[in-house]
Amino acid sequence: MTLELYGHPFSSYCQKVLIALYENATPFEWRTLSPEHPDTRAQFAAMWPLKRFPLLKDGDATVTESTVIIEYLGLHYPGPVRLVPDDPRVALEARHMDRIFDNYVSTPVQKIVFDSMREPHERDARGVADARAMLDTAYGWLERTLAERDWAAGRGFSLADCAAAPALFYADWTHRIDARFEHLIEYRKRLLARPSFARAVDEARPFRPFFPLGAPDRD
Ligand SMILES: N[C@@H](CCC(=O)N[C@@H](CS)C(=O)NCC(=O)O)C(=O)O
Repeated sequence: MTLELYGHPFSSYCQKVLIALYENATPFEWRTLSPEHPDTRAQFAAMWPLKRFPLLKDGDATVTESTVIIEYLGLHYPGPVRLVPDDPRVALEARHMDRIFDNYVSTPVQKIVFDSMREPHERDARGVADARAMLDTAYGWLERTLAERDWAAGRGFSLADCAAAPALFYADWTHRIDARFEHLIEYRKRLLARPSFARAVDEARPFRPFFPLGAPDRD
């Protein structure tokens, strides 16, 4: 049975799952959600009315939410890289850091990016200011937390790093990580050098002109 991934290569939450797939060389087929594939979009909407991607289809099973997809892959398609660590204490920290990157980095980034796509009279200046403040606070906390860690949950690459890589990649484009956050910047570089994420970044390169805030000429 071939795994099918509904989503788009430029999507941060899809990249989070791609990293997990690439880490363990798990075979899958893309079901790309784009205007050129209206049938795929219709199938996706029928399976998942909330229409947030990625969605993983495994035979009759549909799995949504990037974190749950990665946990699902670990259970049903385990490989040499255990993204949810076997030690439950380390696994708890991996899940904790995964939540931090989704809720306090990716969510404010989405707020800023989506707001920029609105008509000027529909924009939410206060919400965007709050999102930028949240990113500053998150960067400060991460700077201290990552000072003594190679990877987000400690020594091994985990679910938390799958979340961190695209979150910090787009966060820096959206609300630049200040040079004083040295450990965070070094961590982002480590993530970019990881072959699984480097591959996802390369595959998404053709779509950079579509980044609503304008993609910077780096990374
Ligand atoms: N909590 C979800 C978030 C998924 C999400 O927000 N995906 C974005 C793409 S990166 C999306 O579906 N955007 C479409 C939209 O907002 O209409 C997850 O972890 O999978």
